[in-house]
Amino acid sequence: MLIQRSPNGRDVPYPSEITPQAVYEQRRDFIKKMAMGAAAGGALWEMANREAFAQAPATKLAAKLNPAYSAMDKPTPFKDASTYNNYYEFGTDKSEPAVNAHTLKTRPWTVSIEGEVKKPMTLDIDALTKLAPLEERAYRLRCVEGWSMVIPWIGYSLSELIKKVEPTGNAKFVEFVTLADPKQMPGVKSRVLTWPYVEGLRMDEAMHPLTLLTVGMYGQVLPNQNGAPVRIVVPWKYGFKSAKSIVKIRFVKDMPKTAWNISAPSEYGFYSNVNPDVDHPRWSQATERRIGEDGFFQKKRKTLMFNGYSDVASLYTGMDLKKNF
Ligand SMILES: Nc1nc2c(c(=O)[nH]1)N[C@H]1C(S)=C(S)[C@@H](COP(=O)(O)O)O[C@H]1N2
Ligand SMILES: [Mo]
Repeated sequence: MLIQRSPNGRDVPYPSEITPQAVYEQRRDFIKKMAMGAAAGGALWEMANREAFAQAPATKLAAKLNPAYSAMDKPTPFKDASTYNNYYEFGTDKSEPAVNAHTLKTRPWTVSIEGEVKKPMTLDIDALTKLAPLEERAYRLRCVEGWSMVIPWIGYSLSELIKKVEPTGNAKFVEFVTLADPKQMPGVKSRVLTWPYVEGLRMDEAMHPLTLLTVGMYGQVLPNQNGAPVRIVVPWKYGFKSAKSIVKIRFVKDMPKTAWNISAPSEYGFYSNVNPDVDHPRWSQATERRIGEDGFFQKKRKTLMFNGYSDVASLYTGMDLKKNF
């Protein structure tokens, strides 16, 4: 039998690179194995990935593993996921948020849900956390800069919250407004971006069950540098769509003006779906480096359409994704 060398330079391909049928079978296997883990609140899965969870801080957050929504890739070590960050409110260097974000005060914290909804509400972070059962979901997150991680997030589908506020027929988009407080965030004095950092999704994207309202990771509450106390995670889009430290969720008629789109419209579109076929104007998006696993000189991985979350393709039928980048 011919053994094909995979693009990552190993004989054994990464799960993300094997054929759909094989993926399916492996996933079925994985789901069987993980059913037990799910019953035990993901404890077995965490045990199997003990190394990745090492050094997580002590504020535990219980959640049930959702194996159907969890990537099979090895989780990125907590240490990397919590020290290599993009959070410009705390500095533009990857190492700065972990050093600076201790000044962020995450309690008390309220999130106001407003705009085109029948039942606007302002929720305290603890009430928001308890609004729906918490799930643990290991998602791939790929930054537009060309690196990726696999992070076991904790949260629930944003759709759970959306259903509670009952959007009106005018609600076409959801806007996420994040905190911009110069007293807590040294970076907002800089003019790299417009503040507050705003992101948005089309209503159907926001309603997709993969879109996760996120309050924790690695079995713990979110570290400040990862967007405490609440952020969004949209796994099939570039990382910048996943806004951190949200204070307002607004339902609106028109496509929101988002921070990166304002700063460089030719480089960052509204959709920003992970797409290996659409290059960033200044670099290719065909490959990525997995943080904490691949050495700097290791061959890169191939980037997958929608970051491998092919289920979402139906959201974009009939759309030219080269134009709507
Ligand atoms: N408020 C806010 N949210 C943000 C950012 C930011 O600078 N400010 N950076 C984004 C980018 S570019 C990425 S890649 C992810 C990184 O998330 P992580 O540090 O938890 O991996 O957060 C996104 N959310
Ligand atoms: Mo990013």
